[in-house]
Amino acid sequence: MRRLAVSLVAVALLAACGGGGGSAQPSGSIKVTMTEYKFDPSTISVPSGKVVFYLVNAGSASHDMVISDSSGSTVGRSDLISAGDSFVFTLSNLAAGTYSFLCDQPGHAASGMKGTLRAT
Ligand SMILES: [Cu+2]
Repeated sequence: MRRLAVSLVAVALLAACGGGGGSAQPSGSIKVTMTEYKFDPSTISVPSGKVVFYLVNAGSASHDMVISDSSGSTVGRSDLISAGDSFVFTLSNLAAGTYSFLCDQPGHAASGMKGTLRAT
């Protein structure tokens, strides 16, 4: 019975680590901190191809990240990230070009929560 209890704790810990929230920064990822109302950094340059963002919400409201190409088409959208949480956001094959990104929570982009992404 004791052994079963220990196993259940191990499973619970693994589940906690595997979820979207509170994960550690993956190696090679680009850390972007979200607060009211900005992304830091707000200008990001990356090699084209697979791009991994590590989004950290250090603010007090929920935020997300929506990336659009120059024609306004969405190329990627993160989960909505709660205050104090983090999220690993992957673009599997970003073409070279200039993109804009913003938080599409009401009023956030208009308050400055936006930026520019360049892939080369
Ligand atoms: Cu926001």
